[in-house]
Amino acid sequence: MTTNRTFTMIKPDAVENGHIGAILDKINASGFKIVAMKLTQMTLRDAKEFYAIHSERPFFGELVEFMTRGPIVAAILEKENAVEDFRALIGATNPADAAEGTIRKLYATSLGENAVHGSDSDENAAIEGSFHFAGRDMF
Ligand code: FUP
Repeated sequence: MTTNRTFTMIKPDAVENGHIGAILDKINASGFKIVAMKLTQMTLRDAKEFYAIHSERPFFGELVEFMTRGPIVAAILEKENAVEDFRALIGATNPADAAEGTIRKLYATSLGENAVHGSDSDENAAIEGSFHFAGRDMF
């Protein structure tokens, strides 16, 4: 199932640092259309569910604490080959390894606080997008 849609979050660090506008500009300039978007804040329960796959990892506590400490921007993006192209646009998980010009290289501060999320498969885009936009039938 390919929908040409992916799911993103602008994370609390990037929101706190005033990068929402610059990141959305870059997303648009790279050919993605924003088809749904909201400013929201995840509860502890939300973050634990969203990142359940990492629940046994040593960084899980810090991850959920970070993701709940302030507002995020959640959005669904549309473009041909959206999942793969958006992962290329955001760069490696650790900004120290991210390519020049990528969103994480430009705006992330550390591995734990890496500015943006991008779904890693069409299947996860649908799961994650539906988590944040329940009932909207986006995928
Ligand atoms: P990504 O798919 O690039 O967002 O990265 P992962 O799904 O592997 O990790 C999800 C989030 O967990 C990352 F964005 C940051 C955090 N993380 C850490 O804090 N430490 C790690 O060693 C790996 C991930």
